[in-house]
Amino acid sequence: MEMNHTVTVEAEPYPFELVPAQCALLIIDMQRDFLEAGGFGAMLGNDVSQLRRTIKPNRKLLAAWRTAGLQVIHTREGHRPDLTDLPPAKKIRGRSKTCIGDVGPMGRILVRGEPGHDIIPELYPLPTEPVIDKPGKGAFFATDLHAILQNRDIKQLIVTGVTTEVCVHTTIREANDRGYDCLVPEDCVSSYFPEFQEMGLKMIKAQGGIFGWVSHSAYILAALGYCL
Ligand code: C5J
Repeated sequence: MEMNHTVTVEAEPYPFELVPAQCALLIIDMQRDFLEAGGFGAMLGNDVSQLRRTIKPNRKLLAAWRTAGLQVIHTREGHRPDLTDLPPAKKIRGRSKTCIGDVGPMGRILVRGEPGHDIIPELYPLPTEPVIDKPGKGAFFATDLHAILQNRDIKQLIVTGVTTEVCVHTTIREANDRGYDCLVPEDCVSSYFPEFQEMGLKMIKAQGGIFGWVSHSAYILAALGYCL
């Protein structure tokens, strides 16, 4: 396997030069509370089918990354059970009757250790894959993600998961400012709001790829196929 060789992935605004050995698959917040019918997202009136369409392509990409022995990292948004890392502003935002830390349909909402906080079974992490528990929207804020990536000599990220305009976008912006090249397969990210999905992807690749590149999982798999 030639994982140190560069392969070209069809992408916008121009082709992405992928070096698999230096590229982690970063899967953002594929948690039950965001994606399952009985979860917090659905309780708020969101259409979870918008997010669930990403499960199949994410599974394929994850399987390929695992088969190739490449780095996979998962994230989960959530807080300590005592809520000491939950900013009061985040707690009360939305003026919802049920908010973060309260009991929701799948346990306490966005609290670590609760059923709804965990990753969906379809994409469940292997024991060898780091899981970043993040209190914010971005995966770099108040976590050891940057240190893990540096220690593994990772310079590129394929960022997937939910939701496009919130945690995926925030993470890509944080990564970009830290010098990582981010590639986003459009079929592996999603928003509850189709218009945010469309604009979120446009914003990444605008102005010569101001935050990164947008591609499709089929193009990434095809490029990886050359290395396997
Ligand atoms: C949100 C996320 N949307 N993972 N979280 O609150 O994007």
